[in-house]
Amino acid sequence: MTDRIALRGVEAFGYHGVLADEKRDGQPFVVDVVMSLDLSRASASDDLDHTVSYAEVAGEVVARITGPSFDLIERLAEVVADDVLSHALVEGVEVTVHKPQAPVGHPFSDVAVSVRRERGTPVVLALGANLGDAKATLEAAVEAVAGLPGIRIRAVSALVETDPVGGPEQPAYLNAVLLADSTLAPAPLLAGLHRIEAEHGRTRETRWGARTLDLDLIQFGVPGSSSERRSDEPELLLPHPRAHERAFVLVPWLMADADATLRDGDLVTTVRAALDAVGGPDAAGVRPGPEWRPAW
Ligand code: PH2
Ligand code: MG
Ligand code: MG
Repeated sequence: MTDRIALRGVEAFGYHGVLADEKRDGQPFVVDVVMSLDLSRASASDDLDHTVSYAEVAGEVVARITGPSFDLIERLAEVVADDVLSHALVEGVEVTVHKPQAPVGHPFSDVAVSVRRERGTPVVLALGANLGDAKATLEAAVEAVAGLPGIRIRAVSALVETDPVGGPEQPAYLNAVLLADSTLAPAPLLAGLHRIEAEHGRTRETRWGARTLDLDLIQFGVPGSSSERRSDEPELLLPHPRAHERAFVLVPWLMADADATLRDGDLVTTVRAALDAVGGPDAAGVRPGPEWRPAW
């Protein structure tokens, strides 16, 4: 993306630094933010809603400079980059934090650190649980996914309660769908999901049997676009081979993203159409689940 918005020289007083004096007395910090995003829509429409308000970003930067103290300006740059990427239109950002009065002990004109961060690739995860306190497990799982380095959660659906599909006789499931952006490749992302499953007592025994926690990677990238990753490795099937026909995935997926698309073989279609083909939003065996407020 070649379009950019650059906001430079945002200055405020803060208390970041390793030394006790710095945390007590404070000093000025100056931040530059360069955002990469597609400006073609805003430049045609002349509508602020189609871009990112640089005034809003400046306010967020000042809040971080004047907010809780960090030891390192690297950390301050990271949290500013993270704030900027929470604007959905922003695809990448470079943040530079200057500390022109840092206690360097020698004459100098400026010290600055820069970090560059990319949004990453959109991914879809399906969550399921039907043993133990399923809701609490799923809430903990969302928090753990949010903690994976390289993962930024965009949306989490409501919970649905679902009749088990396949496998032996077993209790009803709670299911949800989580949308995220990943700078991790599919294999390390899947490894992270397996680690979280294991931390919640998951053992891999009966196929389609009851489980304390199931985290499935459903889709990696936008179907039909260059970001889409397809794989027929048995350990890493992408897209998930059965997701397009499972209401317990499609119903919460549509709740999280009304415009979502998926791949079914050679065909790219909408989640809405795939869900209509298996009975629509009121598909048999899927009901509203308990209220939840997952934190991330
Ligand atoms: N997961 C399975 C097998 N069957 N049924 C429901 N309702 N929900 C699930 O998450 C589920 C299932 C294998 O992962
Ligand atoms: Mg599964
Ligand atoms: Mg699984």
